[in-house]
Amino acid sequence: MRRNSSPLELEITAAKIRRNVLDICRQRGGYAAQGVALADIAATLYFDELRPDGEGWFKDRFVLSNGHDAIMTYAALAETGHYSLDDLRRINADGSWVDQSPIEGQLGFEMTAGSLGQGPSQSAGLAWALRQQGSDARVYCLFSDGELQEGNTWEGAMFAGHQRLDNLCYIVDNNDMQASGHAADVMGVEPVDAKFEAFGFAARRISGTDVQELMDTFGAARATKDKPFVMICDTRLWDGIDCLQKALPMAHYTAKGAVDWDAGLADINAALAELETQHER
Ligand SMILES: Cc1ncc(C[n+]2csc(CCOP(=O)(O)OP(=O)(O)O)c2C)c(N)n1
Ligand SMILES: [Mg+2]
Repeated sequence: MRRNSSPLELEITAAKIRRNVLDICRQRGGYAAQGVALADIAATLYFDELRPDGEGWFKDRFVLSNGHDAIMTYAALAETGHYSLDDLRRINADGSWVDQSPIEGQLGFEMTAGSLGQGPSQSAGLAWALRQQGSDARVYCLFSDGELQEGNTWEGAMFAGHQRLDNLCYIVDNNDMQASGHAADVMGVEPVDAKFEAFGFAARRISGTDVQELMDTFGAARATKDKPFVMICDTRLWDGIDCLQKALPMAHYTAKGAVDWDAGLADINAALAELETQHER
């Protein structure tokens, strides 16, 4: 526990983030399945782990590498109050200031991230620079299993291990999916934990959808000295919304007409109502 959030409060926030993802993506499609699956990570990061800077933003840095998963960040920043849902509903529309894959300068994003594989090395450089400056800020970087197939990722990991960057925490969305099918079939990435350990990391495998486990793992990352840390999250697309998980298990991109958004929203609203009742007790 970093900011005195209870697991139940974070679960409620995660449910609201899922609701935002569907609300936003139903307008013209999007990377909804990833946004839903990453909601627990987003809730734990933004509402517990990242320390506020006292000026309306965060002292610790979150680097999103897989730009298409920006929907997770946008949906979370609607809950923190940094974005309005009205603006987010115009994501990717002509004239909108909200880009689907954000460029540096878009509120909430550290780097331009549509070309995959850039985040692990850029965040390692950022962590090194912060340490050089004597800052105690931590750096968190989310990237995907598809990005594990890119050389730059391992160059960053080698640098982070060599420099013993214990202010760096990689979060891998290890969902065994990429645009053209299962990662295991396209170009297998396992064993992800052993590979990072060989590069000098402390590694832990988790589901990525259990807030208590996420809080514990972020705590373990902070307690790890002299090594960078990687949490490998074995998520599945649509994790957290049962009816959509069954309907479309392999959706890298969800077209507007591909799923029943109302059914998904009903599912998430029911889960949210149950969590809020528990919270009132
Ligand atoms: C350097 C680069 N190569 C290819 C692409 C095209 N592309 C966009 S998303 C994607 C899938 C990558 O896999 P992953 O990020 O694991 O997808 P997800 O699990 O989110 O479905 C690809 C190949 C890209 N954006 N950048
Ligand atoms: Mg993937």
